[in-house]
Amino acid sequence: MNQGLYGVSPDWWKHAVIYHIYPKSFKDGNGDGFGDIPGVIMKLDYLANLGIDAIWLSPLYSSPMVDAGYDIADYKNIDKEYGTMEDFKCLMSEAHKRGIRIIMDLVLNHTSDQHPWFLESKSSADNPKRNWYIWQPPKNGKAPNNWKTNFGKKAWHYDAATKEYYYHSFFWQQPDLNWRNPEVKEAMFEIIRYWLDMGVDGFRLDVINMLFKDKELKNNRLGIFKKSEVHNRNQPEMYELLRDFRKVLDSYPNKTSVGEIYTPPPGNPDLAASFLGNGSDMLHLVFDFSLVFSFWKASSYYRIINRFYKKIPAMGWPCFFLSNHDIGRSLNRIGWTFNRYEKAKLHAILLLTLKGTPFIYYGDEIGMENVNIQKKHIKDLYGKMLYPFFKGRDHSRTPMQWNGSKNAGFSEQTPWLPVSESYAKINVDSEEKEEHSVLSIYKKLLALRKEYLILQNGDIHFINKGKKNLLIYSRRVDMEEIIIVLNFNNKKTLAHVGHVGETSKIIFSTHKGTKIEKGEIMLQPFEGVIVKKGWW
Ligand SMILES: [Ca+2]
Repeated sequence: MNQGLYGVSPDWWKHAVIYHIYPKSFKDGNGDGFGDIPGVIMKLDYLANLGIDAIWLSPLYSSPMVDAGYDIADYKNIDKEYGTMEDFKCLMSEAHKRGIRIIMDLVLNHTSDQHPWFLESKSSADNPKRNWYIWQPPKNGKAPNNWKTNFGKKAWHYDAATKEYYYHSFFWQQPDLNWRNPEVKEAMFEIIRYWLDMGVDGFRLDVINMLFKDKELKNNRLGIFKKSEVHNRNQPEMYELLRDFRKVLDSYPNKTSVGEIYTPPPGNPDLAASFLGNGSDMLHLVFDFSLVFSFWKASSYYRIINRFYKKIPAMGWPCFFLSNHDIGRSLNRIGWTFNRYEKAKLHAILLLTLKGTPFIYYGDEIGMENVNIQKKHIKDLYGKMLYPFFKGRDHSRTPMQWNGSKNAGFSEQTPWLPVSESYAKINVDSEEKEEHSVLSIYKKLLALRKEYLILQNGDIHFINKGKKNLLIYSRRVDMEEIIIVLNFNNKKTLAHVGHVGETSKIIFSTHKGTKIEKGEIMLQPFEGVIVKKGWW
């Protein structure tokens, strides 16, 4: 493996930039309209050139695709839509050659109802695998308790053959595993070792806070939103399980993990950070969703980011993301039409200069937007069920826009989801040629992170916490310091960055001609600037 800058360090994941690929939409390698593993291999040079260090791939395992592969029928195989196991091994070796690590998605909360474990489990009430899932007899002729799925429907599915209910946090085709059964843990840990033995570099753990449910299956209190959902998630048994999980990872060199802590708005940094344990005995990283729920306001960003930092244990490490396959794209949250590419550039600076591992969702680096999917094209079952109140999550899962040719260079065939109409302008090819495109900004920032290592490992100190709608912070190691200045305003704003020597220089700006004089910078609307501090 090309070890890269931090290749041999067990801490590589603190320095890395991780790129999230939704494999169905990245690149179609065999011309059937669906993205696949050979497609990802074709684009590895693009990713290496972009400057990322690792890829997290949404699930590639064999699946009936009721929930886009988050319903797994065989944890040890690749779905034929994506290719073969040989393709996967080729991806891993080609990625490693380029110093890019591979992070697999891992869904531990539930399987597909087509998984052999569940087929056995439901075959009879006394099957040895019955207790691998959460089965309950009816209570007074009804469901065992009042728990709801994550979209507010009944979470117990009645099986007429065995006259019992099973529990599912998501779709009924995704029965929840019973993690109180040690056999389930043993089977899953064996799967984890299988992939680690093959050479994957880590896992992203799906809805990891939902694995354990209240032992007595107590009713949830009724209440607005999901604040009432306390008994079907976030159980203390989770912590012991994660300690054991970490021991498995640590028995291999240089592995990592990141957990999705599934919470409704406004996010829950306390809960998320709790899954880091003491910072070295549970997960390596956790996703707290707070930042994606922020308003476009410097003080709001400061408050959320700082709140998360405060919760991170002394030995722990934060991470940040702005978009994903569930929550949608940041471009559509930060404003409707005006100035949104300027805002996207500010977002890029923030993501890539905060202290913490950045996760980039595919396409965000070119400024891809959510696509309004017509009803007839909706693929996400949530969208089909809840239309028109909720159109599903397809909008942020559309094909990557590679160039201005037909289907944006994603596929020869009609893609499985419509390509954004923006593709003629918003695509990799044309943005690579344009100095101030969103893509060029991402590339420059990724290169800066490699040139100035304090952007990876420096402490962070906030100089301006949102006053005048500015965010100013510094990254520092010993006497070396870099100052990041972000203007959230749609107007020129004067920023005071503190006492800096005359040898201080601007090493990056989204705009041309910006100067720093006596610790002051006159910022253009939505300008972002990075200053290397000089001491004299
Ligand atoms: Ca394909």
